Amino acid sequence: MKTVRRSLRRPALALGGIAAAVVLAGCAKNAPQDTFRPAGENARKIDNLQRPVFYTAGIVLLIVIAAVVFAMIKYRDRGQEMPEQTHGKPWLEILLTIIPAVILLFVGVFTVKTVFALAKVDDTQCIVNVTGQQWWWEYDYPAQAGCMPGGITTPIVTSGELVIPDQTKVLLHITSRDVIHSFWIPRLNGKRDAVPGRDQTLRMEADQPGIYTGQCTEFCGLSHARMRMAAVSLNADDFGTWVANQTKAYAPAEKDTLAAQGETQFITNCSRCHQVNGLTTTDANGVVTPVLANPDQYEVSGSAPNLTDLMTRTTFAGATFDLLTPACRERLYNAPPDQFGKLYLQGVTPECFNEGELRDWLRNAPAKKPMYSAENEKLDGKYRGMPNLNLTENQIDQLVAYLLERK
Ligand code: HEC
Ligand SMILES: [Cu+2]
Repeated sequence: MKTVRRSLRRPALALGGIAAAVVLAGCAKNAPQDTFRPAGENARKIDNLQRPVFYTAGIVLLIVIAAVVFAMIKYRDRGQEMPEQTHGKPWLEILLTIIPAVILLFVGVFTVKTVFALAKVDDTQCIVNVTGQQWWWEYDYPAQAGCMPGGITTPIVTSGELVIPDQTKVLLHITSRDVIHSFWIPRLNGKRDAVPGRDQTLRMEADQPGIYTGQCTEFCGLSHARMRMAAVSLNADDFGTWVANQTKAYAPAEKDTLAAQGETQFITNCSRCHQVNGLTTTDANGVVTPVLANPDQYEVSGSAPNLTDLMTRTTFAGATFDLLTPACRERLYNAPPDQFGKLYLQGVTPECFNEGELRDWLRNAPAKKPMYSAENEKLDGKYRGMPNLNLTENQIDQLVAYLLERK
């Protein structure tokens, strides 16, 4: 009798464990990347498939567990005779083949239907190109008639946050500059791999304004875990304001300010990799020259984030670090849809500026986010990621003052 009880203890423990895990998973309140809470058409199509499959699988699991537990208890070893050994029970075997086959057939038919529905792109209303980088995402909006009334006339390049108009069928053209990444905003759609040399499409549509986070889901190197992303959905008016903001003329820093010194620092130390649209230098003869970044000369990847309007975003370096203080971030993420847009368009205000993280980044970026295995490793004279530039605290003060005005 004792041995029997001991042999039952293990399955009972396992069952208890599974039950506890299910209950605890249900308790997770703050789950911003919950695929069971779709916030757009495509995610809903996936949810409509995954729910019935999940519930069916759950019922099958319960039936199997019940059968196993029943058999374990009813036929447990009481020292009885070995029962008669039989072989084969055709009707049962056929039944147990047909039932799963029918279930799988249903799942298969609806899966294929959903896959085709998700691939639909012929009614696209807006196009954004998405490029995976080690370890951040670049978004560029080509000039186009779509996205908003009047279309986008000046191309926009941004990073970290994908801003889209709500209730609009947005088509992403996804590719990668280096290794394979995978783009995933769980509440808006499934995953799509970003593969160098390939153009993969993914449809995205958000029901209402808000911010939806995600993360790279294909192991892509050292800082894979620090390659996050966010999609920001704005109503038509706010999206128009965002576009106008991103394409407005450059506002030079006011003369003799800390920010003006920062502008000079930026031209000296940063502009070889980072573009700030509209930034120019004027020489002694009054000749104005645009400052153009040349990341392909300095970066193995050939690119670095465009910093034109850094403070219109809420995060940096692969959406990993916050430009907003925790309180302001909380307020933005929890804003009701009708107030979200106004709050997002404020960008990073001086009161909400999470200065410490950006300072740390400028002090020593690779210490904050590993980008190569050896300190300031160079390949063919080029860096991987952002190097430690050994700036002084004074230079950092100036740069931060300059960057804070970039919006
Ligand atoms: C050798 C090229 C290079 C130089 C020089 C450089 N950076 Fe970077 N920087 C990068 C790369 C690459 C990234 C992307 C790193 C990542 O997110 O993993 C980056 C990221 C950033 C980001 C985050 C941007 C975003 O949207 O995520 C900021 C801010 C930044 N750099 C500021 C500066 C400043 C200020 C300077 C000058 C003091 C500077 N960088 C100099 C290459 C460079
Ligand atoms: Cu990645």
